[in-house]
Order: sequence, then structure tokens, then C-alpha cells
Amino acid sequence: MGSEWRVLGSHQVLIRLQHAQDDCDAGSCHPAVGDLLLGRSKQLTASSTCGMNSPQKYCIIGYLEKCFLCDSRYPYNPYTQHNSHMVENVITTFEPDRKKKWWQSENGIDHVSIRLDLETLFQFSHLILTFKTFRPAAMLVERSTDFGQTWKAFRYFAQDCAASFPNISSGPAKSVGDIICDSRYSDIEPSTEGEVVLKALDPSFEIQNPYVPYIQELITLTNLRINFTKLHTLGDALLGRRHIDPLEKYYYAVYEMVVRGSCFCNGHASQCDPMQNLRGDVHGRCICHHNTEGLSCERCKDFYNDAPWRPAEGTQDNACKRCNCNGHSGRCHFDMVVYQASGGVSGGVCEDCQDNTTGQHCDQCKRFFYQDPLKVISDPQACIPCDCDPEGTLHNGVCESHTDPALGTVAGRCPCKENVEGVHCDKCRANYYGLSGSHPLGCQPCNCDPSGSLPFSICDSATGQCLCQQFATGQHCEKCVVGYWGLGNSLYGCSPCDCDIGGSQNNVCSPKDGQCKCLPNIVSRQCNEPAPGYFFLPLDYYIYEAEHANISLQGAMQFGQDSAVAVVFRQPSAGRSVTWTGPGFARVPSGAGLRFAINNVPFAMDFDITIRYEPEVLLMSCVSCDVVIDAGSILSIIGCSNLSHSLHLKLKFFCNPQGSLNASCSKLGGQCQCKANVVGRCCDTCSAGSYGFGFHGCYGEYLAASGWSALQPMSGWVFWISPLPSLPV
Ligand SMILES: [Ca+2]
Repeated sequence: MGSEWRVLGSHQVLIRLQHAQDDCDAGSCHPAVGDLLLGRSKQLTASSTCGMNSPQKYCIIGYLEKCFLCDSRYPYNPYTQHNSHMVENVITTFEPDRKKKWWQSENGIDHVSIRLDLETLFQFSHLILTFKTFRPAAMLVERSTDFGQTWKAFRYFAQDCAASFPNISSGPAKSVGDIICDSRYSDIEPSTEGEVVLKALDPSFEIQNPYVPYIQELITLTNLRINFTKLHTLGDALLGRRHIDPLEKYYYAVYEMVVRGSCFCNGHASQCDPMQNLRGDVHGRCICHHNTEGLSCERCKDFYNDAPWRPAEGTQDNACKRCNCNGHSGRCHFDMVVYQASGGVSGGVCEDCQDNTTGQHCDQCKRFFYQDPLKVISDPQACIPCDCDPEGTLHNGVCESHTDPALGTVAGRCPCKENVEGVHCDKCRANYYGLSGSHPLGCQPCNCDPSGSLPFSICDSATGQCLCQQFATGQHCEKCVVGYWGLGNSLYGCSPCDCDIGGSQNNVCSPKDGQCKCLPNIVSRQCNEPAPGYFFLPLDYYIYEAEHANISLQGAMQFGQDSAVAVVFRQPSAGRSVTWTGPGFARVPSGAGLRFAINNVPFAMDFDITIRYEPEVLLMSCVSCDVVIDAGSILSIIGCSNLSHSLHLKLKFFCNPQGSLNASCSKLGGQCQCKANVVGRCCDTCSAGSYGFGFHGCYGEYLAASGWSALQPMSGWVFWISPLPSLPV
């Protein structure tokens, strides 16, 4: 090292720093500096070397010009090949007499270069060239950091910088990175053993930290090239020729070349391994510490990406940090945004988390999974599937990921939509139906009408059909079945309409008030009441008194041959019911007929014709008693009294104000309540045997008379009537 210190100058700062930090555990560390050329003769080339193909003559300048042969067809050997001047001769060999061995270019060529191709990035310290002949009149040193694809000048050297490199400042440098032309190493003196020295960092600048990226960028290289551009010719014209070819005196010749540098490891290694089996002084493959890797420790080792890669500086090792993936992944990458968001704590993002985990550190269960409360997240079985019905669960089936009393969450619990229940959120709540994922609340309300539904108001969970009380119907049991009314009005929900068959159009009634559709002049809910002023006809309403009929002689059924009947008057008597109508009876001789003249049959239909009669002598038994005819009537063949309403046989009536006790009459039959001795439906005539119709009734006395009797079957009487009211009888 002794010879190095001689030329290092202030570059000792860098050397001391490196030697002080060879312990990587204490912070940054750096490999030792050495001669990059040692062991790399194969990587050192020259664009021109004398005698490569055949011996070449060259001469030296002196009192007596002497000439020699250069024969570089074989490598130098002090005994057999001492005229070989290949470029590898410039590499230091520590042999005793180094002046017997040098590199020499071909004669008279100005532009010659020597190039060192390194196998990886190295940190350059300085270059020393020791010349056998004059130093070049002009030269420059270049470096590449991309294996020779691009080049940058380190420094220019010229005796006359302005002439040789007119565009380059002759210095001094204003900053450490300035490229200048240096004229100190290009003098024509000394004529031998002159040196050219290039320090990577200009010693005139004080560099606090040589490991900051800007400085590192200035001093790293993969290739070094020295371009000689102009020979010193001592006034001889290079192209002129005299008695001796002057070209044979001028060439470049170098005793020794030293390229000091070190393996470049970004502060993460103190030693390096050789690459490509080189046996040199400085190796290129860093033995990385601080969880870094790469030839120059230029990146973090796999799975050590929790902090950004950085070069080590001073006591800061800036080591790469191992990612924390909780055992669920072996891969991660660094994310600066995540790192900054964490406040510089953690930037490693785990990749491809396994075991159903997710998150920066595989520290959460995936969507649709939750963490077993009894297991830590690093357990391979920690995450359990949710098992929530996506239709009924909020967030499409995501369950609560962990138990947190503060948040009220329970690991694995399915958060049901509002109208949904069940451990898996797969059932509608009571009174709801139709579980559907598209419904924001999960299920729709049954909306069962409480008036028509069974207690508890439940409905079919699929269709929503409410369970109805008897006679209620509809999706919501909101109405009565046809023929029923009054939903909610009574204990049993719906009641039958019970529309009167004769008085209503049908058995359909208003669902609200049960009002049946009444036929004309019929009122009440069930249509079983006559309208005010109307009454229902009794079955035997159409009565035709025999006393008013004409007698028709036997066998003489022609018009115009009738004669008046003999009337048998009968008066009511006390203690006996009145069994007849009208003034009494008609006596009809045997063989004669009665002809009734009627004109009030309401419409054509089937009628039965009945005759009311009785034997003339009630209390006597006789074989051939005469009968007296009370009346004939026409009856609808529909015998039911209720049905008679449907015959429309309703009449407006007025009770006679003189003969009636009041203005009301019976609804069925229309009989007014008559005063004494007054008879007739409207109480408008005196009874037989009475007289003096007036507000007092009629004057008279009761006479003994026969009453109504049951109809007695009797043959021989034929009775025809015509329904045509206009037909004369
Ligand atoms: Ca009569």
C-alpha cells in the first residue's frame, strides 16, 4: 500500500472510511480497495500494439538514436520473449525490475486506446499511468456504467487544453462532478517515468459522505477507457519524412497502469467473491449483508421488502426488513404508498395470501370468511367460511369478520337484512315473505288484514298468502268471499249476505254494509221489507168473489147467457172466526157454472186455480148437500211465501182513514186494521149486516154465520180464467 499513499492525497478520506467500516453489523460496510487490473489481463485490451503480427522496428530518442525490434506475437517472458510488449505487461506483477516490461503501441499512431472491461459494477478510486516514453500530448479517460453501451468522460488531459479540447473547461472544477481538462500531466518532461494520475473524486472538494447516490454515480463503472489522442513529436512533423523515418521514434509506451477500486456493494458488504473464476485482487460479487442481494447488493432479498431498499450510510445499515405475512405467503413486494401511509413502518405487501386470508400482511380473513375466535390469524385454519344466505344477508353474504364488543360484532355472524332472520339469514321474519336478494330489506311484509286473517297474522313465506278466517279471502284476507259481507264487523269476520231470494236480484251484497241489490219497491239490507207504502201480496191476493161472478147454465157456455148468482150473505158472529171473504157465498145450482170476469192478472205465467167453498149446511150431515162457493183465486205455482216477493205483486195502498184504526197495514197482504164492523183490505166497507160507514166505523150487530172451513174436495166444478185482463167473460 505504501506506493499508493504517495499519490492518494486527500482521497485518504475515502480509504479510511472504508477501512473503518468492515463490520457490517455496526452499520454500513465496504470491501477493501485494491488493483482492479490484477487477475484481469484478459479483460484489458489495446487498440494498437506493436509487433502483433510480425516484428516491428522502433527507435528511441537520444544522443545516438538506437533502434530495436518489437515482437508481441507471444506473451512476455524475461528470457525468451523480452521483446513482447502486449498490453498485459502494464499490470503490476511485483517483479524486481519492472522497467524491462512495458506495453507499446505501433509507431506514429496518434489515436490509441486502452480499455478495461469489468464483469460488473465496481467503485473506482483512481488511475495511475507510468509512461516509458513521453506522456501523451493529449488524452482523455472515459467510463461506462452499462458495459460499454454509453460512455462518459472522466477527465481530459492536454498540454494545450484550448487547442486539443476547445469545448472543455480547463478548470478548476467548480463542483465535484465537473468535467475539466487538466494540463498538469501532459508536459514533455520528464521524458520517461512520467505519471498521469486521475482521482475519481477531485481532492479539492471536501466530501462529507462518499456513499450518497450522487457521489456513487460519479465513481462507479463497468468499463474504463483511456484514449490517447496526440503524441509528443518534439517538433518533427508527423507526416514528414527525412533520412530516418521520424515515425519510428514516436509511439505510446506504458510501464505500469494501476486502476484502484473496490467491489461496489452499496454499503451492504465488506467482502466480495470472485466472478467467472477470476483470481484477482478485487472481486466483483458482493457477499451481501443487511438482507440484500445482487452483485452489488442492489436489491432486497426475496421476502425482505417491508422497507425500501437503500444503501447503507454510516451507522445506518438501512437493512431490508422481512415481510410479515403471518405464515400465509412466501412472497411480498414493496409499495411506497403503503410504506408512507404507515409512517415509514411497513411497506411490504404480501402476495397471493393463502388459507383464505387477505390484507397487507395476510392478516385478515378473505371476503365471505371470518376468523375463528379461538385461533390466531397465523393459524392455517383461522379463517372459516361465512355460510350466510346471500339473498338475506347484507353485503351479499359477508359475515362479521371478528368479535368486537365495542362494535357489537360477533365473528361469523350473518348480518341479516331488516326483514330477515335466522342464523344464516335465510328466513323471512314473522309477518314477512318472499326472501329475495334484490329486495333491500330481504322480505316483504305480509300485510295481512287482521279483520280477515287468523290470529298472529302469518302468511305463506313464499307466496305471501295470508291465512284467512272462514269466509275471508284475498292475498291479505282483505275481503269476504262472494255472498258474504262485513269483514271485521262481527266475531266471525264475514257474515252471509242472506239476500231475500224473492226480494233481491241475487245473493251478492255490498261487502261494506251487506246491502243486497233489491228489486223495485223493496228495501232493507236483505231486501225483505216493502218500501214505505207498499206491501207484499199474500199468495191468495187475487181473489174473485163468487158472489160477483155470473152464473152460467149447464151446457150453455156462451156469452150473453149468463145471469146473476144467488148470493148467500154471511155475517161474522162472535166466537167464530171469519173463514170467508166478501159479503158471503154464491149458490150455484147443479149443472151450472160460474163465470168470473177478471182483469188484473199482472202478467202471463203458470197459475193454479183454487176454489173456496163450503157445504151450505155445515152442521147437517147430508148425502147430496148443496155447496156454496165463496171465492176463486189464482195462485202462483211457486208456493213458497218468500218467493211470492219475486212475483212483483206489490201494490201501493192506502188504508181508508175513516174505516181504519191507523194508517199502517200488514206488510204481508196489506190488511189495514179496521174499525168495528168495517171490512175490506183497506177498511172501506161495512160488513154484511152493518151500516153507516163513517169515522166511527159501521153500525150493526153480529149475526150468527158460518166461518171459514177447510177446503173440502168436491168434484163437478170447473173454473176457467183468462190471464188477459181485457178478455170479457
Ligand atoms: Ca165470498
